[in-house]
Amino acid sequence: MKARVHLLRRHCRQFSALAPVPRPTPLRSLAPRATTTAASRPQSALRYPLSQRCPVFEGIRNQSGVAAVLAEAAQGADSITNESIISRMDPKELGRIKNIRNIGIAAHIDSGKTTATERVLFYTGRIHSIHEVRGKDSVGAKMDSMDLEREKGITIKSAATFCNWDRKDPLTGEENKYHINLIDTPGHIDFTVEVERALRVLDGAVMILCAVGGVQSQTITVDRQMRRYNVPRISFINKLDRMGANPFKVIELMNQKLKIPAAAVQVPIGTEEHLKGIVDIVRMKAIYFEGLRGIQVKETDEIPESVRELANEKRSVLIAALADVDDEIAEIWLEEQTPTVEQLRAAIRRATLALKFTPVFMGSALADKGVQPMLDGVIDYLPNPAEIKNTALDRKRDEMSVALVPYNSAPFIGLAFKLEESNFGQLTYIRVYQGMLKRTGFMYNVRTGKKVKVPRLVRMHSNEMEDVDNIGAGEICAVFGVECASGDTFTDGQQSYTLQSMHVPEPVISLAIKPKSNNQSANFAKAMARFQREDPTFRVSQDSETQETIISGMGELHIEIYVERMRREYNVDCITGQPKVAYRETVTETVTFDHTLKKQTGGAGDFARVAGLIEPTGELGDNEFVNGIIGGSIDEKYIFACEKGFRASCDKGPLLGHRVLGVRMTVNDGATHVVDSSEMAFKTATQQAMRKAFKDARAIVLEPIMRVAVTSPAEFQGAIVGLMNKRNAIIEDTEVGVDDFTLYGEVGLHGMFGFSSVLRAATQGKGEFTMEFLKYSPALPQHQKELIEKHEKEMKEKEKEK
Ligand SMILES: Nc1nc2c(ncn2[C@@H]2O[C@H](COP(=O)(O)OP(=O)(O)OP(=O)(O)O)[C@@H](O)[C@H]2O)c(=O)[nH]1
Ligand SMILES: [Mg+2]
Repeated sequence: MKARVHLLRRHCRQFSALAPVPRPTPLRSLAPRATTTAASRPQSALRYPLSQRCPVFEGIRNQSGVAAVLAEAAQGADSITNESIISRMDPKELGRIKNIRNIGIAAHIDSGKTTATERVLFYTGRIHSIHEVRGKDSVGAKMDSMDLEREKGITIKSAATFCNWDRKDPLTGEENKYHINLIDTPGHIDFTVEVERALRVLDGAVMILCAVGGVQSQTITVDRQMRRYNVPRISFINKLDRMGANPFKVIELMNQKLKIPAAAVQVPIGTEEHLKGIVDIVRMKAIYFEGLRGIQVKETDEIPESVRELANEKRSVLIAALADVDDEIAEIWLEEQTPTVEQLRAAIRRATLALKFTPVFMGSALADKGVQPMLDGVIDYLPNPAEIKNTALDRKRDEMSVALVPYNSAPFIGLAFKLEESNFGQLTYIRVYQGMLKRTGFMYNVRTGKKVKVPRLVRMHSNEMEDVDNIGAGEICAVFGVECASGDTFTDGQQSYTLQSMHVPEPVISLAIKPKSNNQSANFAKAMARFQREDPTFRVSQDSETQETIISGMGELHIEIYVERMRREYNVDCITGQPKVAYRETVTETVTFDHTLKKQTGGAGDFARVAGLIEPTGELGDNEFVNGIIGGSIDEKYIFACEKGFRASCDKGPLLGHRVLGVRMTVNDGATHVVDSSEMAFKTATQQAMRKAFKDARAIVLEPIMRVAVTSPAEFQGAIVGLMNKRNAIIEDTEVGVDDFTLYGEVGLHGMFGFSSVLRAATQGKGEFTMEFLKYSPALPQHQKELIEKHEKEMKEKEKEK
């Protein structure tokens, strides 16, 4: 007890106030000047503390209403609290925004996100019948609208929808219509950018877990992504109807493996196929789902005898968990009192918004149980758009971080977070952070400086859309016919603010591709351009030597889907090469070079001498070129040519022709010939110098290391360990469940090509795996040797062909 009280005190000190939820942690901006991030700036971004001595603040004191709030917000991200913004909101606007929830559903693959969303749409009256993912009627769920999604039974693209949830608050009796904007995201790691961009713009999330699978590899990834964007979340343990379902084991795993404390707010009545309903342990009510598709929610005070003890026990666990993260409950708990239902509910909301806790709901989407209370949870415990602190960077003030004000009457600021090409032109999803967006109105693209008209404004309902005339602050919508890139900020043209874009993971595999027949080239080019614009993790490049088109993506499935879409949507059959690993090259030592290019072929010759050093930068990031010339031994204009040569060498590394990472070249001496020197000569000389010096500097090949999780029935444990050892995997953890076995490890990507069929064969089709990029590491010496030899052989053959 003593230790616990001590722990509690520590927590109390640490979390003494309800922290506003700062959004988002800026990562990378696509805006031209937004290279520094708020994250890298000291927390004292508030340049002028709100004291009377600050001249600007004096000005604010004399302003009133919206202008004063905006001026305060412009003082810095920390200069205004959400409470202060809300307290000065127009009551009508407050009434509107209080009832909005922007949420995302994210989880491990196949955990039931789309199935649960289908129920949400049904219970809110958006759809009138339920169709299952891979259902017998072959219709497919609403949110998986692409044919490929329906055939494969997986979500590939995230889909947005909106619905209204009529709710009578059981404690206050207040009735409200809540407007929920919802994005269903894919679980497969190859489409992870879809989760990134959804979480970038949403205010809250529902994390779904499988009652049997528990915390799976993608659960951990999603947990990381939610933390990256400071997204408060509730959790929903799905598939309680499955054999072996154990929600409390899942909660135990959540507490162990995820970096957020979790506790149940419900317990199930009955298990597996006998699942009958749930008990809400906050209000101590038994809830059953009756009528067609469980549409009628029946609530009673009669908690069945069989679960009464469990419900009491888990209520105590919930209170103890909250006492650890919430002051008010801590005090009540220390005084050995029991919090009231109101106190409990308020504490769950406070702790969830402060990212210190996730309440765990449960049920079975497929068996139509537990979805409505989960929706109530979205209302009760997830924030409205005004409760989240959203920030922008002010380009005019050295990219200082400023707060945004979700008032309709404030100047417009929105972020284009997703694009889709459609028959009607580009469809751009926009999150409105401040002000209003109006049909036929104008907005300015901060990146291009262009003024654009909004010809059509819609709300999305999966692949359907509803036209609207305007969209208020804090909402999500889509516009038609506006050319822009993903991550562009739009404003009213008067402000110098720009929004941070989302984190975009680097593609790790690539392959050569071409259309089977030449007359499909135009369509091929069109498809390539479209996919690249829509998906920042799908890249297209041209090999300068072979003239082949190379596509890169996040994994085999990612690439496979695009090849298939090319065939279906553009009528282009493609020939693809073997998938290749995106290796990288770097140096490990510092070496000096002194290289002279001298050619005399009659007439004017070529002359350039460059000297300096190359060295590792210490980080496997951008390459650097340093002009160290003092005294003019190389003319300024030729220095630029040297840099060009260096950059070209970095694009196609000397060892394998793959990109170079983390190398710095300093040119500090050289010589110029009055007649024979030229930019071309210096560029070539630098490339030659780089090629030689690179190898002398103990160059190495870097390989993408993947974080892999393999799951199968326990009987295949030995086979899986064998497969992973064969691939030189570092096995980090293994988990043996009642029936299942999971292995977590790190492994070089090259060993994982074709792994899905190997795994299938070794586990009678029952094994599954996921993998995601972790880091670049030196490839094993033998593997490096083989790669270099193969590359040299290929180069020689190409030489011969010439
Ligand atoms: N037994 C059981 N199966 C479920 C439940 N919910 C979903 N499923 C099944 O699980 C499979 C995957 O469901 P989806 O809704 O597509 O899962 P998802 O999370 O959207 O999958 P991705 O989007 O591909 O990551 C389908 O076959 C569903 O019928 C449930 O509550 N119980
Ligand atoms: Mg899905």
